[in-house]
Amino acid sequence: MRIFGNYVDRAKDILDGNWTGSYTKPAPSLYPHQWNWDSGFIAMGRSHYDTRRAILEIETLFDAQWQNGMVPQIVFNPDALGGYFPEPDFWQTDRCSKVPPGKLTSGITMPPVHAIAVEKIYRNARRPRTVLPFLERIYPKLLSLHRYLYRERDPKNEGLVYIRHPWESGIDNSPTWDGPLRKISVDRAVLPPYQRKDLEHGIDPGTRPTDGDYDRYVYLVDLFRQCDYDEAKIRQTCPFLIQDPLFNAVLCRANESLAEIARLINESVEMPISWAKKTAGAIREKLWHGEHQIFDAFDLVANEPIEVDTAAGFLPLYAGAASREQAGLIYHRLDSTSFCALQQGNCFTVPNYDTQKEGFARSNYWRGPVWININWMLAHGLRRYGYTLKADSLQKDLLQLPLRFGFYEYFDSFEGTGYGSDNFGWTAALFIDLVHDFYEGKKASQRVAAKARGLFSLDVVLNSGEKMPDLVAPSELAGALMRSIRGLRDSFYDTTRGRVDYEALRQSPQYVQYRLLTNDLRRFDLSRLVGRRDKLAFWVNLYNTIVVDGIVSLNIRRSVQEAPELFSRVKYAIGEDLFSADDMEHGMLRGNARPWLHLRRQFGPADPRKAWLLKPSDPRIHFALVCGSRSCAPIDYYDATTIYAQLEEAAKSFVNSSEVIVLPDESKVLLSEIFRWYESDFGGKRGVLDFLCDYLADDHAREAIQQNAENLRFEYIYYDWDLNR
Ligand code: 2M8
Repeated sequence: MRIFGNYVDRAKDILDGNWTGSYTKPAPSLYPHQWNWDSGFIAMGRSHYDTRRAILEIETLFDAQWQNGMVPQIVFNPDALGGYFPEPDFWQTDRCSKVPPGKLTSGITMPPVHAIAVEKIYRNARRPRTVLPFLERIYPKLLSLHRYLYRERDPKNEGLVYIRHPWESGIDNSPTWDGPLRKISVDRAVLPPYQRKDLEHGIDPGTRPTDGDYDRYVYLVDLFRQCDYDEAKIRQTCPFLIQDPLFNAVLCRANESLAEIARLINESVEMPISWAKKTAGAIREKLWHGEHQIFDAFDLVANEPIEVDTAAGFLPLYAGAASREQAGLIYHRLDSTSFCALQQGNCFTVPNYDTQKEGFARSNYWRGPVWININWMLAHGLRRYGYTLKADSLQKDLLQLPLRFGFYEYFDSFEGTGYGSDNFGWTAALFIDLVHDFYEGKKASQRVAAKARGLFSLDVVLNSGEKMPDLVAPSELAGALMRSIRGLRDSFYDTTRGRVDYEALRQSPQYVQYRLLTNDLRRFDLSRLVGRRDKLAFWVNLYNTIVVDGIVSLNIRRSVQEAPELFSRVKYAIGEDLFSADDMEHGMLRGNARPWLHLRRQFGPADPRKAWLLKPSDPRIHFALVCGSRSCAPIDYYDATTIYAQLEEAAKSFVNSSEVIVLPDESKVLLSEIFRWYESDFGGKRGVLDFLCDYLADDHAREAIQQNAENLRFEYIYYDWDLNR
């Protein structure tokens, strides 16, 4: 079964449809030329399956790089002139000697995502070594672009570069620019005459910038023309000089990639690394707004911050430029009704502007809708700081918006409706990138599994250490063990990131103490466990800990995801019996069920361990057990007194992550394989649907299930993807 495969094919078709032979148009008719950062994002998507075109995309763009290093916002296709405004006749960049001969370009730039794309092209190539000559060709050009930005756009050498036109930000009519633009008084009698073309594509004018915006865009272009594109002159007269957090975050993140590229081709990494550090520091120091808990743009003309909260203010996370404290505050700001909170249910993440502000406009271009490229960068940023759940929810929308509403340019943050151009390039490309990233994760975990398989051929009993006097009275053992597990969790588990610090744990006195206590399990009588909540907590915690203990004891260096032998052969002796993680899960917690694809139940008919089964089983345990899949819930400690609420929370988080995507128009639900492996625990297919409806926060998705339960088909995400390369 090719889950997502069909959609990836559709996305590839879109990119092919927009392909011109040397670059990809951002959209079929609205944007007929080559756009700067669109090409970067598109190359990232293509890097997964068509290295040649990805390289050509970038090289075509850089063929039009100005001699001062600037990479233009638009490279015009001479065969496609007439459909867009402004075109070369308006830009008149031939007034400037730095334009490469024979090239038609605009006279401004855009956020420099290219080094990031180039690094991806190398990493995703089937044979990365063959890409090295491209890296050698492109590296000096990338370096020259970054050098241009720091030289020409950072007059005070602060580490922050300025943009001088809203189009340079990529987020053209963002409310952030309203204030500075309002200060430009435009005299239409003096303004060069012009005619907009963007409204000739059947697009609702209400979803595009206003004529007033365009007047100011044109005013600035005219000013640049009059300065013959001389940066020093522009700087003296331009009323719009702004240090934008998005632009600078992208530059900062691109410096990291630039350093990687330098390393790969044995060039010095010094320059890109020092740029990255300097820009990160400056973002942190100068652009942070403590009260709004977001990064602001800074207006160099007015010499003041622009206190307008848009998604651009979160993007320093993408570059790792925020301090940990700033990231924590940002996270709270981001996870609020202003920007569509986790499990809010009636919205898609992340609207580009604070939904609570008066000027928020759900369908208007950069004044409210959700944009896939912003989501994509932000999801990477959130992951970088360990905000996995929120990153997952962004990722879910990144997948489900195009799947449900089409590969549009931007999406309504409440209804999901697609606006602007359909068949939009970066929406398709970043969708492909995301699907491939999952697939890669899966492949990596399979490699670990294969390695782990070699490690285990016989049972490994972890608590067979020397017999010691009882550490605690037998009646206290379960409690002491649980407290010890909680101690490990507090010190070594990062529950937001779902990670365990195995190195620190291995060397800690807490771990030694835990191991000693597990030895006592050999004398433990399971009949001492009384009460369903105590049993649930005991087995869930012990399951999660035996996995950690197995990894540490066997010195497995990477996270052991999908290593079935770890789950079946690594055991604890409890009383007279041995228990593997599988025994705990399929035996004890699932009431002796049949593991997926197994013919028999976990315990045979005469197995003495059946005396202690927990029945009926609670399907929510599947979101609490760290089962070795990427899709598992982050590891946590479960307390007998609160375990029902904790399981409830775990289920809710899981169902509202990208593990469950409802596609009403296709009568389909895309689901984590967990729902296939354990379908019987949920009470069959109908039970799964009931379960989803109980937890889904998205009202539309829930209603779609309720209205069409009979006809809904399930497709399972992750393990059966067939995107062979
Ligand atoms: C939009 O901007 C262009 C000008 O550059 C336009 O409105 O005509 C923006 O969304 C920008 O970020 C994007 O690169 C471009 C092409 O997709 O369209």
